[in-house]
Amino acid sequence: MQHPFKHAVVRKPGPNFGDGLTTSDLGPTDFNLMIAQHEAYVRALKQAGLSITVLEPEFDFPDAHFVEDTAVVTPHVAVIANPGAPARQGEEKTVEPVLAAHRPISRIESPGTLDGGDVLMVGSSFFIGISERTNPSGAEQLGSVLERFGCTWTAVDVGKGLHLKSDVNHAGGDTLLLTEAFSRIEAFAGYEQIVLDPRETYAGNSLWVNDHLLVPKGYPDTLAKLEKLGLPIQVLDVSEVRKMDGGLTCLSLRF
Ligand code: CIR
Repeated sequence: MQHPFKHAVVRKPGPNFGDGLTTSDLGPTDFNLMIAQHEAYVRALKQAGLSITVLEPEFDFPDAHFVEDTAVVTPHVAVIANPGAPARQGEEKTVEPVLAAHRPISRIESPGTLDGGDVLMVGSSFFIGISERTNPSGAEQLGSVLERFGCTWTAVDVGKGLHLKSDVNHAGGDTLLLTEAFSRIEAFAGYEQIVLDPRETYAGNSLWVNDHLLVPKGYPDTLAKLEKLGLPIQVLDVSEVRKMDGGLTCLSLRF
């Protein structure tokens, strides 16, 4: 197994989480349900063997429970992001001291912007999405830190999606779970590919951690494909997370 993960950092959603950024039109959010879904997510991470640090909500930042976007944590270093959405700039400040207890710290500096949701780690190979949130300077800055630690990186144009990991995720070993469009990207050609049914692209944001898979509820074709990997799978209802354009990877930093 690629370096087992020991810890995860999560943040409880605040009662104003429905004020966060979203392009989805999936109806009003339900705070109590969001809390229940978040608690189930934390339990699933524990079952995958992680110890969990739970941060308190940040009332000035309704998207702050999407902690994945605030940093990129590798076995060698934690790189603090510079979030690309102005409304999210500052979320990273309260995550940095938590990560500093575990890793040396490096930072993405302006004019570079970078969201952790644009960074896919597959062992020592990294893919960095260029998106509305992550610009080429942010990608170059992260890439040069990664190179110092013997990692390779490739920039990938995300196109119209929110983040790179909206379209492609690691499913363990040398397997990627990805949308049809991303399956044709040269950078991913050398991997085993599980290609999503176009009706189930949201399930592309499934989370592999320590050879466990967390998969969103309601995507039977993707679930059947992932079951063939033979890994333990936990299916989680993330309806309230999805309403705010988030998914399973976004809710934690794992390292
Ligand atoms: C945002 O638009 O920034 C949040 N509402 C959703 C962030 C989701 N994060 C992720 O995919 N890594």
